[in-house]
Formats: sequence, C-alpha cells, structure tokens
Amino acid sequence: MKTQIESLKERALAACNGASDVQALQEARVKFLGKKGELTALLRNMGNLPPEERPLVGKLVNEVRDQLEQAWKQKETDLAASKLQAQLEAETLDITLPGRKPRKGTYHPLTLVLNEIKSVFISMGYQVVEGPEIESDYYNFEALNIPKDHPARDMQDTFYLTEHLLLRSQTSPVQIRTMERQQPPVRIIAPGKVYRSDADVTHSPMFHQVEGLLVDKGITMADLKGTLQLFAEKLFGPDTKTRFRPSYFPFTEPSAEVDVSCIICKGQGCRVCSDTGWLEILGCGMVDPRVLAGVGYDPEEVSGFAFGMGIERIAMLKYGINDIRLFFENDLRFLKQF
Ligand code: 2NM
Repeated sequence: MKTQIESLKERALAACNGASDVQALQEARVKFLGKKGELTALLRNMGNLPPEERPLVGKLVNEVRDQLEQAWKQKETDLAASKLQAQLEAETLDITLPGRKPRKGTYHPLTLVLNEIKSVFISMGYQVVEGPEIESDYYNFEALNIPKDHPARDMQDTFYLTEHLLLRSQTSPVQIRTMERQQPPVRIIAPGKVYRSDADVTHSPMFHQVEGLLVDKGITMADLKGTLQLFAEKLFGPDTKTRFRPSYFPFTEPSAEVDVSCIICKGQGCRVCSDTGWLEILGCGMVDPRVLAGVGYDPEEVSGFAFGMGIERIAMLKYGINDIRLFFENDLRFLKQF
C-alpha cells in the first residue's frame, strides 16, 4: 500500500511538472486528485487493510494529498507567470518609432490679408462691424445716392433675388445701417463678402471687401489722406508712397482713387505695375452730404470720409498671384504656400 502511494505521488508530480498549459494541468488534477481519481480509489481500498495499519496509511495519504495540492498550486502560479512573460515579449512596443504627425492647417491668404488690414484699423481706434449679405435695394443703392438708372443697378451687374432684394454689391449698406443706429463720432470698418455679375482672371462673382467710414465734427480730406498714408505704410512697409487721383463715386464728393508705390519693384517699374511704378489699391472720398442727411445726420454739423478696397486684389499684389480663381479652388498645393 505504501509503495502504491509513493508510486502515485511520483507519477502525479511528474504529470504536474510536465503539464505545458492550464488545461493539461487541470486534466492531470482530475486524474490524480479528482473525486473519481487515483488517490480517492486508494482511500477506498483502505477498508481491506488490517485496522492497526489504517491510521498510518490514512496519515500518509493525507500528507501526499497536501503535497500534491501544494505542487498544483505552485505549477498554476508558474504557468500564469510564464504565460504573462510570453505575452509581454510578443507585444513589446517599439517606442523609438516616430509618431504620425497630424497635418496642421494654414490660414487662407485672404484671411491673412484681412487680419492685417483689420489690425491696422483697430490700432487706429476703428470698430469692426458686419451685416447681411442679402440686402434691400434701399440699403445697397438708394441710401448710397446711387440713382435709379445707374449701370450698377442693372441686372447685368447685380444679382437680384426678388424685385427689391439682392446680394449686396459692396459692404457700404453696413455703414448705412451703423449710422442709422448711432450718432457721430463713427469710426468703423466693414469687411465681408460682396457679389457682382462678373468673371475673368481678375474678377470673381463673389469677392471680399473692406470698407471704412469715419464721421465726426470737422473731418476733412486731410484726415482721409493722413489715415490712408498711415494704412499704406503699415500694410506695405514704411517707405510706401501714396498717390491720390481724382475719381467719381455717387456716394462721395470729392472722390479719389489711391495708388501705392509698387510693392514689388519699389516704384522702379515692373510687370506687376505695368512699368508705371504704381498700384491702385482702393477708392475713397468725402461722404456725400446727401448720404449723411439720408441717415439723419446734419451735414452742416458733421462730415466724414469713406474708403473701400478689394481683399483679393490686395492679396494678389502682395503675393504676386495672377489668377483670382486660385483663391476659391482650395487646391492645397496653392493654400500651403502661405
Ligand atoms: C468706396 C469708395 C468710396 C464708401 C462710402 C460709404 C458710405 F456708406 F459711408 F457712404 N461706405 N463706403 C466708399 C467710398 C466705398 O469703395 C471703393
């Protein structure tokens, strides 16, 4: 009996140590330590022993059971540890691999130029005002002293939505709305989209404008010239010269067009300035008394100047872009250059 027990112990330990995974270990446990296992069978046979031997054999069986339980427990721990070890080795992360960088966006060239223009005027105390892109003919034309038979009002030039509603052709309606709401002094710029029925390499049916307006007591053409000279220096550099040429707008009198010394050749003459040394950048003038009276201001009390410029045109001059459509195609090869 004793040798049987010893032999069982040896075979059980061998099976335990030889188990290569949790399942094999569990099967071996059932075989030796289970309810229908070999050790239980031995205990049943104790009945055949002489009574005086039973306590000794019982003690031995219990000792062996304890030893085997201990061995199984140890083996379970070992198997779990080596499984974890194998997993860690298989799943090693190579933290020296460079990461995948998210591609950063860039500002659109029109946004860059608009931001520059805005900060120049904000630094001079102007407020930025926005307004609707769908306007009435009153705010887009009538209030700006643009007569009924003016070509700008023609269907050929303006996008009409109904008889009286249209896509604004300039941002001046925002200036009118602001003057209706507040008394002088008024110092504002109105940036935004405008629409005109026109399309070629320098004209787009939708483009962007910034218009400016200053109204106060005693404002003269000298204030206009000083303001725009400072603007030109801040936007194009301290050596920039300006030139005011007489012009005509229905909403200003007198009116002028402003040129800056060519930002490419510094006035020497090149392809961009068509060898003139000058680039036209904006239109301006003293606000017509009829426009001031129309919003309820007294033209005998206050006067003002206004100006307007196209953002695309300034961006094209600044970056040497020769086709306005590039701004709206959203080709990353173009956009990433700014
Ligand atoms: C320009 C040129 C000259 C202008 C006039 C006004 C208003 F509303 F005050 F009458 N806003 N903008 C103006 C004047 C715009 O763009 C070439």
